[in-house]
Amino acid sequence: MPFRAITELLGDRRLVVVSNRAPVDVHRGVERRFVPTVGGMVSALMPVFKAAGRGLWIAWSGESSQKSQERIPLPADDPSFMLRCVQLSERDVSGSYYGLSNRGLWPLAHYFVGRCQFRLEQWHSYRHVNELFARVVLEELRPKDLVWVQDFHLATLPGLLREARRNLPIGLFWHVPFPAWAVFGILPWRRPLLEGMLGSDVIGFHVQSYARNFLACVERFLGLPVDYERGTVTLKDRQVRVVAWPIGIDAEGFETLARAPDVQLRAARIRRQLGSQQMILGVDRLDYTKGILERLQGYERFLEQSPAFRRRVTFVQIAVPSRERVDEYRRMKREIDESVGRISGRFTSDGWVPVRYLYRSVPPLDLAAHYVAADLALVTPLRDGMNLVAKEYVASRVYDDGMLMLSEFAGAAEGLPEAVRVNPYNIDDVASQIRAALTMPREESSERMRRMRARVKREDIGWWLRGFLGEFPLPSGAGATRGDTDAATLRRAVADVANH
Ligand code: ADQ
Repeated sequence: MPFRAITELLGDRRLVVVSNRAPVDVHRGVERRFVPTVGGMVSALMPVFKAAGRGLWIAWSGESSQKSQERIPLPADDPSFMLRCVQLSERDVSGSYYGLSNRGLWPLAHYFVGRCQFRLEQWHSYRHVNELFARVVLEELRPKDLVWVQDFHLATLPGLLREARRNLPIGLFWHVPFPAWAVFGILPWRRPLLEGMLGSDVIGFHVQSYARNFLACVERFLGLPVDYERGTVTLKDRQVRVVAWPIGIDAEGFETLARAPDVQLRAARIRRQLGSQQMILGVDRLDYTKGILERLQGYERFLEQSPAFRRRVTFVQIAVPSRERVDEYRRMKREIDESVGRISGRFTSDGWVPVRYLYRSVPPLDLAAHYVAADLALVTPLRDGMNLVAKEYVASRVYDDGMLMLSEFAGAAEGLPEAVRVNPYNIDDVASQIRAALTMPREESSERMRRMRARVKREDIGWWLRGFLGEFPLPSGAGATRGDTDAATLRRAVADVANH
């Protein structure tokens, strides 16, 4: 149902999503293969395109080849939208994606200032890649298109598009935290980056504090008038809306999967194979921001301090490989392997294994089975824009059982106050909260889970989409053919949908 409302909302407009990575990686061997990419933004937008049955997604295909500037109908088995690949050279990828994006902006947004590397040539490369994207978007544009740029890899793209099309509706959603001005201000190119973002009509963040941080940066570094209450930046000739819309998930989809007999069977098999009474679960992209090492230390401390739980509990950590070309990520992988080895060496006994570590991407049915099987999910990032795993786990608890432990530094914590909160840096806190969660009276955990599930269902992916798309202005003139009356109608429709 929620997706139908979105297609009604879009009417005859086409949604053009622009992101750095595509929803699939294109592999060319004897024949072409598509491998789904794993990550929060892709998880969020794929169901939308599938349901809308049309639209255009412009992205880099994951390969640096001369042949990748092509259109691919997706999903391959039942196409509902078109992927237009942007061709990037090896140099572009290493300077922009592995360079400024992964080594500069990512750690900066997550407050890992000590890890930030800023090199002028990487900034040039980032600008160049944003220009390549702009060229492709302009090539593909049709009247009535809405352009929706995703994330920090393409922050200057809205500015480039605005220069070319004054009336094109442009939105930008920033999927990671937006740091406080004292941290963002470290960026040598803070001014052009902010100016580029302001090419948008509407800029979305997950939570109010990120939106406020952004406004404070605009005020301080660009000297522009901002309105914190209304969430606006005033430019010479227009206003930019700055909004907080927390991203949701396809809650109905996760619930349906969790109830499926096949998933239930798989979950029972997982439990049987573990041979322990309680199962703890972690699911992450392998990234230092996700706090996997600290989580393992917390679990180790828990086993040290609570001998009664040994042989009763198993911790399953699933980590999907990520950014393997970056040295730090390879180092972190080694450290995690060592921690898992150390915990196993210390505590394994009589056929009981305290921790199981799967270093791979798991298919949706298996992921759902793990969510169904787990008594406790540990979502303890050191910093996270939102964190969809928390919501996916909650949506899968269709009997209102199980418990969620949530870092206070994840955006998701704002909307899920019933989760067991931890400071992920405090190993003793993690250990004692694991104990508290596993021993929480059933009545209390059930009530907490019920409330969390209701919220995750209410504020799902459809709610997020309707909300964010409803913030788009739909001006008359180039780039859109309906007038302002239509914008008002659209807003009313959003309000109607939101009230139901
Ligand atoms: P990510 O940092 O990628 O997203 P997250 O929100 O947790 O983080 O999303 C990860 C997605 O990958 C989830 O849908 C999860 O199911 C999936 N996943 C993780 N490990 C997996 C595995 N081993 N196998 C299969 N699937 C796996 C960024 C921001 C987040 C923000 C999202 C969306 O960093 O803070 O929530 O974008 O805005």
